[in-house]
Amino acid sequence: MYSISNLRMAIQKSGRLGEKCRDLLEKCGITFEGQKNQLFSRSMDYPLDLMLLRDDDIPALVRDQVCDLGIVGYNELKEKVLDKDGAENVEILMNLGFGRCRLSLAVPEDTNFENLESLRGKKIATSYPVILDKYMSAKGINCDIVEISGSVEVSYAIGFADAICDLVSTGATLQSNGLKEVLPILESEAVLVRNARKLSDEKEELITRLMDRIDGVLKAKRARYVMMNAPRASVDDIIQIIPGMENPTIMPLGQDGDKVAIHAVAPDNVFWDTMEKLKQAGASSILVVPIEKIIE
Ligand code: PRT
Ligand code: ZN
Repeated sequence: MYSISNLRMAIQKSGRLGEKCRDLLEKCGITFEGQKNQLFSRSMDYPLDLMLLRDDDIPALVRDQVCDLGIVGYNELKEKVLDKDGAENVEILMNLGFGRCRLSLAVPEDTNFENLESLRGKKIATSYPVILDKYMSAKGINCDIVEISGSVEVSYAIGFADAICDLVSTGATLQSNGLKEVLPILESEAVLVRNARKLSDEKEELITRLMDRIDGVLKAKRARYVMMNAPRASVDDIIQIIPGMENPTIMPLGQDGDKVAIHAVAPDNVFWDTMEKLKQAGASSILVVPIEKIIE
């Protein structure tokens, strides 16, 4: 298994992304044993070593080729590398569909905010000074950006800053600090990133295989397997009801052939109202089940 050198991937040790990264790899058939608090972890099923790190360190370690791959929030990658230094040395391979959030400007609830002009010359506290500076410069707005080191300091920052720029997902944290979100400046999710330099053929192939597996897991997550019985005469109507339902398998039921079973992969979540429409179109025994993996 280890005749060729292993791929090295950096993921967050704990925090919001650590567990999700391990889950994703596990669904790809790549599992790790050992303590979560160690720096390295070697997979027994794939030639992959994990480096478990603070998310802040991941972008630079991929850029500097200490790791071949990393999983990190796009926000963090942009702040530490893409907008800063060495963007040409990294390449985003895929969006991973978890860790979704946005970097937003927020002001105290009672502040009058018309548009970005309202922040001209104002003091803005953020853990993302590089992204914010680039954004404000591009918009031609001069402001005083004060770096704070983390979200825990947001409430403290409100004491001396006119606005903050922080990650938001539900908005509950802003609300509990008496702030209102006024402008999202970046949408983010976890991304798989690699060092842009060409690796050995073996490692390149391992990356391709890994991406195919991740792709299969992500596709499966978005898809549902739909099964139902229906009168043969309703088949065309039923196919119209589920958007994107391609090449359904249609099998005769019983002896007379008037009824059929329809099986298909539907690309999106099949919602209750879709199922109700299917029923109205004559379908019965409708089953919608999750799919674990897809290879096309
Ligand atoms: O210890 P380490 O340095 O590794 O972790 P960390 O504390 O710096 O980062 P962590 O684990 O909090 O976040 C890791 C990544 O998760 C971020 O870089 C984002 O890409 C992503 N992510 C997704 C978020 C959020 N959602 C999020 N809501 N990161 C932080 N938050 C914080 C935000 O800063 C604010 O304090 O959650 C609060 C807002 O949440 P809501 O739901 O109240 O709006
Ligand atoms: Zn961090």
